[in-house]
Amino acid sequence: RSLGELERRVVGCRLCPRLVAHREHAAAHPRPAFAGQDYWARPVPGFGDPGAGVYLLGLATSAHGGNRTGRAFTGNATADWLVAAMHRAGLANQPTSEHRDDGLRLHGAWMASAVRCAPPHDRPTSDERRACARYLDAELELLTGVRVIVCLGALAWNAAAAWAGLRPRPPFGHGREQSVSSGRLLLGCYHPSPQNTRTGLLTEPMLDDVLRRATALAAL
Ligand code: DU
Ligand code: SF4
Repeated sequence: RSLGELERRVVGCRLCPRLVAHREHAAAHPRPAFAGQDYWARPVPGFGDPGAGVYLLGLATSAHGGNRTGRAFTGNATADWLVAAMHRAGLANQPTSEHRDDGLRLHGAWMASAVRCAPPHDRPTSDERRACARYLDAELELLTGVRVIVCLGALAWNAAAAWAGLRPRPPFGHGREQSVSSGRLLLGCYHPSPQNTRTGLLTEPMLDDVLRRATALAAL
């Protein structure tokens, strides 16, 4: 098994009928700014450095971000915020993530969503979360260098806690650290979505601190 094979398996996945329909529905109803663009409209695989020590985990693909561009955290405001911070932290070669051929390369980092298709209202069902967990599992098995999983938001945290088999599930918190039996560590971070960044729940210094902590822990 290789990351390339896993990527092909993910991209061809049709396990969740509701999400297969939604990813295509979003493509058929582009945002005005994206009218005329060909949407990816398939599952979005993880992206980054195969030698990554830091894994950034989001909840689900965004209908007009990753579902449009075909790359994780690419083509929306969340991606702009996250990748700018990754660039400041030395984890990305450029501060923007706009389309899949924009030259972005990650160094020491990997990014993906727990649910790889875009769900309606960004809310996957528990069946959909369970179905897609197989790909997080497989990816974390192949990415043997990953030491720290930065969980962007409570639902990504819950997905990572389920992957780690943590019971009872530890509560999510920004900056919270939870070691798991494989010697890896979960690190909680508010999701860098516009609703969190515009309200100041998550500031640039807070995100910078999390990424600095993650890179320091990954180097241990
Ligand atoms: O062709 P390649 O160098 O293996 O890169 C495949 C893919 O992964 C490309 O879109 C860049 C990205 N990538 C990266 O971001 N960081 C790395 O260290 C290696 C590859
Ligand atoms: Fe497959 Fe995951 Fe998409 Fe469901 S969400 S169809 S499991 S890739």
